[in-house]
Amino acid sequence: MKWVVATSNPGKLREFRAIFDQYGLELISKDEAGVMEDPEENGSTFEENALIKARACAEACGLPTVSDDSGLTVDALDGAPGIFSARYAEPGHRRERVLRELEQVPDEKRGGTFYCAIACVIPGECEFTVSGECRGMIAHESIGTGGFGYDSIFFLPEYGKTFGEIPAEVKNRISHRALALAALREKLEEMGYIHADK
Ligand code: ITT
Repeated sequence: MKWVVATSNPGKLREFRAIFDQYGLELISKDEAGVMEDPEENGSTFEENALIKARACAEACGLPTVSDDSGLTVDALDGAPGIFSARYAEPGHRRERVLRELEQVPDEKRGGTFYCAIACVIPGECEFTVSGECRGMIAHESIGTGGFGYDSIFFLPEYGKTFGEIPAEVKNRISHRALALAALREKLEEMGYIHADK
C-alpha cells in the first residue's frame, strides 16, 4: 500500500523518506499522488494544522496520508515563531530575524525547542496525531549548511554542533521529526500496518 506525505517542503520530504524507508512502507509525495492544492493552515496548534493538511490530501487522493506541522519555539520570545515558523519573515530571512531578536539575550536564556506534530489519516478508518520534540539552544550565528529551515541556528550542547553541522543520519535519530516518526511507527505497528521485524 502506498502512503502519501502531504508536504511541499523538500527538507521534510527528505527526512520522511529516510526514516519511512526503514519501516518497509512505500512513501510518495503529494505531487506524485497528483495533489496540488495547499489548504489554509488556520489552526491554532501544530496538531490542528497537521490534521488540516493530512485531511485535505487524503480527501483529494483517497490514500492513507501523513503530514507534518512543525516549528521552533524560542523561550526568550515567548514561544515564537512556533506555529508561524514558516511565515516568520520573507524566505531566506527567518533565521536572521530570530538571531536579531536574540541579540541581547545571554546563553543561559537562549533555550528553544523544535516541535513536530504528525497527523495520520487513513480514509474510512481513522485519524490521529503523534508528536516529538527536541530541546536545544539558539546559536549566536548561523553555522553549517546541512538540513533546512532553522537547522543552522539550532545548537545541541551535547554534540557541540548545530543541526546544520551534524550528519543527516544523526539528525534523523534524535530530531523532533525522528521522535514523532518513531511514535507513528509504534501506532502503525499496533494497527498491523508495520511488522515488528522491519
Ligand atoms: P508543509 O506545510 O508543506 O509541510 P512548511 O515548511 O510550510 O511545509 P510548516 O508549516 O510545518 O511547514 O512550517 C514548519 C517550518 O518550521 C519550516 O518551514 C521550517 O522553517 C521550520 N522547521 C520545521 N522543522 C524543521 C527542522 O527539522 N529543521 C529546521 N527547520 C524546521
